[in-house]
Amino acid sequence: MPVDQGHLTGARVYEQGIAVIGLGYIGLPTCAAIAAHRIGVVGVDVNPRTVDAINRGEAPIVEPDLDQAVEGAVASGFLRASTEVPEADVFLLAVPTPFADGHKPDLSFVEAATHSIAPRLRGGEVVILESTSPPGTTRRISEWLSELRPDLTFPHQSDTPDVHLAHCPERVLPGRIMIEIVANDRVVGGLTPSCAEAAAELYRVFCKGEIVLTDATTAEMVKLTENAFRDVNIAFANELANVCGVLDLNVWEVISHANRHPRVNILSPGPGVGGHCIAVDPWFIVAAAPDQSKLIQTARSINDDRPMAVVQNVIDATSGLAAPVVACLGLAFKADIDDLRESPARQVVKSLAQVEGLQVLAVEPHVEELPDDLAALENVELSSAESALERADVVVLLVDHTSFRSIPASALGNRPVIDTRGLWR
Ligand code: SAJ
Repeated sequence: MPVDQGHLTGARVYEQGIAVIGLGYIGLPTCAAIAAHRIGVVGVDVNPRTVDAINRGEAPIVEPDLDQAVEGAVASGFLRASTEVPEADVFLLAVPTPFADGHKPDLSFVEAATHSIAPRLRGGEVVILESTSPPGTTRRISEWLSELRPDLTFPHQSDTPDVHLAHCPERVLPGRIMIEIVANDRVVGGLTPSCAEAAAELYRVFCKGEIVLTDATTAEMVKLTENAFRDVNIAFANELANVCGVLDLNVWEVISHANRHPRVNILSPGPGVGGHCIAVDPWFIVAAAPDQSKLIQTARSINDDRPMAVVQNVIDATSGLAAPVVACLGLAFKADIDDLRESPARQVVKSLAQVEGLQVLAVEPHVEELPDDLAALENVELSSAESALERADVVVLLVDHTSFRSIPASALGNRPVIDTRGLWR
């Protein structure tokens, strides 16, 4: 791998370069951020289409400024992608950590990634887990590696191991990844203090934020805490929306006035919590300490109940209409992105389509076609905002995309409007 020795004067020289395992929303931007500092990076993914696209200089996912960063990194020769794990100085794992049945953490991708790097270790490497993980995962990787490579020592066995291991949780916000990957502070938790220090060296190359060192389990818990905090805060906002509904008050006005207090900062109610992180990670805390995490569990169920509450509001608003037409504005899991996975808006549309005689006009300016599960439904149609607003009996705003902000009140008319995001409050 190419290395710009001069640039790294005074810092560790990564002669073998960096291998990033998993080229999704975290792995690929991280590759580009490191390669921009003229350190050789090989991005590894099991999907050959992802690998081919990156080697053509294209980003296979949509994220502001990522395309350009990948194109530049590949053209400069500092980034290439492969389905094979190379030898490297640092192995950075950025694979998914979903939950399995019963909301139990599924570590199968982390385990597979660990197996894939084990044969490449020679001693002297740093292995960094970036995937959001339940407490104890970094230590488990160390144990797995020692089973796979009994010829080497790992940090759960020795304070001076052959291979260093640390957790540095990703904390970038989709939509702002290329900014936050550089600007955010990072928490680096080592299985030993020297593991933390060895991993921190890499982040000092491309992060402008502060690098805070701790132990691995604390770092794991820090990340889960961040996302559980956001989930609980959103659940509080959603509970206020439920309360204000009963009291016939405008929840947006209540929250906005309350937030003028210098120590109050309530997030926004909505149709539910989507994405791959906030609705998942709190369960890792619950799995680790179920009896001590009642608030976190309650928050999860308040947020999970939201999509069906929206569906009920629509059913109420269409009662009396023989063949109601409902415009659903937005399918993405949040504003101004094209990611429809784990989206409460999509869940609302799917459930509405089960209602006898109801026709859904789905408006999503960020996609060209409906996802397969919605396309298979006869009474769901992808529509432009103009056409949906012309034809609908009821309008439901599900995602606060910027383009919906400019829809004038006159276009909404006198029909029922269910604004789940408070965009037109
Ligand atoms: N949402 C609300 N009300 C709000 C804010 C969000 O209903 O006031 C909803 C969104 O519409 C969306 C869901 O919550 O459906 C999650 O969106 P988000 O913007 O809160 O978070 P993510 O999942 O895009 O990214 C989060 C971030 N975590 C925190 O802000 C603590 C990000 O920094 C993490 O890196 C990311 O999870 C992750 O990968 O863990």
